[in-house]
Amino acid sequence: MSVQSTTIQQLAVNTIRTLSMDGVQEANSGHPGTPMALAPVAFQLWSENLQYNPQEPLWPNRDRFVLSCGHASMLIYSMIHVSGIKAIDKHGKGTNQPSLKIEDLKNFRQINSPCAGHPEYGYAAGIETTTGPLGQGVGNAVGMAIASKHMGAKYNKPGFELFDYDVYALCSDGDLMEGVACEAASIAGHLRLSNLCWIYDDNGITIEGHTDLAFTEDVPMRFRGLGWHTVVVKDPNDLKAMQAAYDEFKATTDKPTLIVVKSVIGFGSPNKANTHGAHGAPLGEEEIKLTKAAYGWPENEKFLVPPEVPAYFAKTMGEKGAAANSAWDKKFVEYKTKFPKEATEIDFIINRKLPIGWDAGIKPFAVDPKGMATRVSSGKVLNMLSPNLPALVGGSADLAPSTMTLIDKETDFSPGNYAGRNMHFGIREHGMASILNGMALSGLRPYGATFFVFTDYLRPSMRLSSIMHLPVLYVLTHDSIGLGEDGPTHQPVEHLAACRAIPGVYVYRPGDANEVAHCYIAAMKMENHPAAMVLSRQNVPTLDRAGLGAASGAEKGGYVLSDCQGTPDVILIATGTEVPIIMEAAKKLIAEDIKVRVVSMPCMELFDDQDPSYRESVLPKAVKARVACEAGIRLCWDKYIGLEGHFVGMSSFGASAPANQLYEHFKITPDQVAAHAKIAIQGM
Ligand SMILES: Cc1ncc(C[n+]2csc(CCOP(=O)(O)OP(=O)(O)O)c2C)c(N)n1
Ligand SMILES: [Mg+2]
Repeated sequence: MSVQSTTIQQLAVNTIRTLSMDGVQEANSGHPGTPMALAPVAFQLWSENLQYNPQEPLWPNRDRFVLSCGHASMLIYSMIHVSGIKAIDKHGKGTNQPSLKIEDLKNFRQINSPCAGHPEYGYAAGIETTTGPLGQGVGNAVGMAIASKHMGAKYNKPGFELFDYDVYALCSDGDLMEGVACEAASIAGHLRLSNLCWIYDDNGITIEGHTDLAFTEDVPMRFRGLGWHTVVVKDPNDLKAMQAAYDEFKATTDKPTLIVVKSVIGFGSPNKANTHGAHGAPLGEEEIKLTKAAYGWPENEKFLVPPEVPAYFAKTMGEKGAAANSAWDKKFVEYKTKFPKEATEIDFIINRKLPIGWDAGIKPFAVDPKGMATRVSSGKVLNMLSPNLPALVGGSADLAPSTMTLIDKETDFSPGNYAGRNMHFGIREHGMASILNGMALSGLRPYGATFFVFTDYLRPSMRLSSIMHLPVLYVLTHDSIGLGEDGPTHQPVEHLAACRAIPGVYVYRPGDANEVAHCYIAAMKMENHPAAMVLSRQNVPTLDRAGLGAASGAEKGGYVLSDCQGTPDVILIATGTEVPIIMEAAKKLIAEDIKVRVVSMPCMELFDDQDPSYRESVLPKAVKARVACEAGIRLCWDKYIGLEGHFVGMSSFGASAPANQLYEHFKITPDQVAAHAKIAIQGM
């Protein structure tokens, strides 16, 4: 039996549909119904609208496509396959190998397959971001659109429109129910991101059943309220109507666009009312046969890709994308001769490398017994970094004056000034972090700031920063009971442990201004991991390093700050604002002829990366009497202090009072540390 399709378009759409059905069936898990319904939406977008060169998937000015409803992953895998996107080499250049072979699609959801259950960034060219946790992808898309506007405003010159790419995100009911999506949409509307298009699959159904169960709001009206343009497409199978909607997006130059698509999940399946099958389960062999028959498809063929389909994509998206890419390359060569300084900056950004001399502005802090809060030294370091690191762009969730994240010499990023580098995310921590991920995916080195306790509000995105190996910088101040009077709701207790628990997040808690500088250096050098820079509200002395370990030791995560002759009787370990406390405790112990080593441990993850001999030199196994001090919970510390170890810190929520009273109240004091040290020594 041959394929019966009236048009090449229909043939392509049905190819995408059947690949998705077959992939889910073969894996015996996944969601086939959504890709089946959205195939025409994706087909029309990719073949006619997405400016993308399948030969060079990382061309910097490509339009971005985000599948925010990551459960429909077979849709993007099918698209990548049929549109002929090539794999990239380790330099990010296109190769002659396909990004996804048909075998990869057959191995959907199997070990080592690039076709994971949900699209994973880095697994295959054409996947612009990791999605699956609903709402995140659309948030990332806002960050990508911001990056496009920023790069354009900063680097485009008359006749050289180097950056003007559009960002399309396909999303579902679940995406739009999530708070993070609304936060991101609100910022996007405020910022008038006309290069952003969300396509909402308004299929009226989620896992539990009809959206009437829990979601009856007027979505287009909400988006209009958020400052978006909205378009409704009654039937996505009407490709002309789809195209008209895309045209309307392109013609809208002052706001983002939401295209609402009224689709029918499991389109073509005889059993489309079957919510179970459409969502979390394969259709089953019988239903697949019937569906294929309804499409005019050979019933028994699996993973069939008629050669006309890739050929059609090559002619449409492929030819247009390649032409646009090569025109861009030529322009960029000319740009390099005319604007060499800007071109160099662009090169570093698009290759995601630190520019030469990026750290040249960082100057040491002078010794100061009164010292300053680490949030203050952090602000100074950010300002020292900014001039030599153009990719550094960020801001805070309405706490710039407290988190010290404003760059003095820079302007605000705003609808009239996309070249600005000071961003204002409003009180939208989760939206902010999802946006930071999108910015990082676009080559920027973004940072976002809030109070440390509110990492709870952005944690899902922080987790994705790490899964995607993105160098997002989180600036997190007011890091303990040391913030004082605001009380228990604002005092992080479990947050250090919670952030350290996310694999790949490097949690820095520097103990003085110079450690802050070195923690920033370490964090910026780390191009494949997010950093949580955890900073104090209260002052810490800027240490006189004479006779002490150099602050550059912070770049090894942990180092000996002060030492004794010979083998120590006890090792005291602390981070951040508790470093001065253990220093004080050490003095008391030394006065009693006890041999003390003081270790500052600003970043456990970095310390754990050091070779065993270095770690042994800091924390020798032979010395078992150890006390750790941190104004948070004990979790994470046992690996350094062992079963016999002592911990001075928190085991409950905090309280509202001035900081020094709280440290007394919760017994995080030099006396307490010294007392524990003596017990630890006696116990040996
Ligand atoms: C944050 C988050 N919560 C829950 C889920 C589990 N989940 C996957 S799909 C889905 C809902 C499916 O409904 P919808 O978003 O409308 O997509 P459709 O089935 O219509 O494609 C849910 C709850 C998830 N992926 N992410
Ligand atoms: Mg739905």
